[in-house]
Amino acid sequence: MTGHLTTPLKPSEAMDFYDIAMRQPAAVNPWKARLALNFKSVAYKTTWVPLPDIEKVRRSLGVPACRTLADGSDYFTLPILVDPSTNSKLGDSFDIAVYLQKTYPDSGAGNLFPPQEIDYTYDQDLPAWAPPLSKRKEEGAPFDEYSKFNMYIDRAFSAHVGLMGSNMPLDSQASKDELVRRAGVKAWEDFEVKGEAREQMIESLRLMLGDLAKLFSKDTTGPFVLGKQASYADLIVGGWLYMMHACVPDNEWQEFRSWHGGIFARLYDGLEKFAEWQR
Ligand SMILES: N[C@@H](CCC(=O)N[C@@H](CS)C(=O)NCC(=O)O)C(=O)O
Repeated sequence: MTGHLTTPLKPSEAMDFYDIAMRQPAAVNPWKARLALNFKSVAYKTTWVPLPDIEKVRRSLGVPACRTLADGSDYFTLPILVDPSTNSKLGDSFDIAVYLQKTYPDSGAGNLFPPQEIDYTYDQDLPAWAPPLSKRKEEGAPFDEYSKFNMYIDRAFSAHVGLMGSNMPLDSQASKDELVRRAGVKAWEDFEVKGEAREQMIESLRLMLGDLAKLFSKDTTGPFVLGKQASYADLIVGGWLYMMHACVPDNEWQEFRSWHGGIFARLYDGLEKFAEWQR
């Protein structure tokens, strides 16, 4: 019998990665996937999809929706990853990370999912208008611990997404119009959270990050949960930090970086080596 007895270290062809076209990359779940691709050091090329075209692109690739909108209808999202080396198509950031680890276990910076207990929960409710969060994936150990963490982190940051909405660097009026239509608001400016409501949300973000900082202070040898060793847990939080940087005014970003002894600034900076992107 011929064929591979061991898993190839690297894919034989470049993968195709689909992200939302903006003036700079700003969508959290594509960010998580990009950080994972770069962590794994695999070759890929990015297709930037205008937001109103996501449904068409996802359908044409034959990747079913993995999320629903608040009214229960399909919510067509990115990222998508196509790996021609194995003929695989993945339409969810968590699935992408698990796929990369299982298919290319020894590639790049090592194991994305080293077994660890991740001691963090966040239980506050989301606003009624928000699309329900993606469901937790059940994959078995060690992935479950990360999947649970992904869900709590999505919940914790989504509760503060009002700070990011109106500053999202969308590339066209058509993209803005699509989000306005979907949210049932009158104009793009309606997404802006300002004045006292903004102050309150910033304070709530500060408290949320203060609680999360405890997880990142367990091992003081490095910027990551496991000290010097980055894992997908860091990339999940990192995805949100990279989105936040792209979507809040710079003075606020500088303020957020300084909180809690600069612990999240160190995480953001520590992940920069995995944050490369190309037009
Ligand atoms: N569970 C999915 C969720 C993906 C998701 O929510 N993607 C958002 C961007 S972060 C999206 O594509 N939004 C497009 C839109 O709102 O039209 C994943 O983790 O990949």
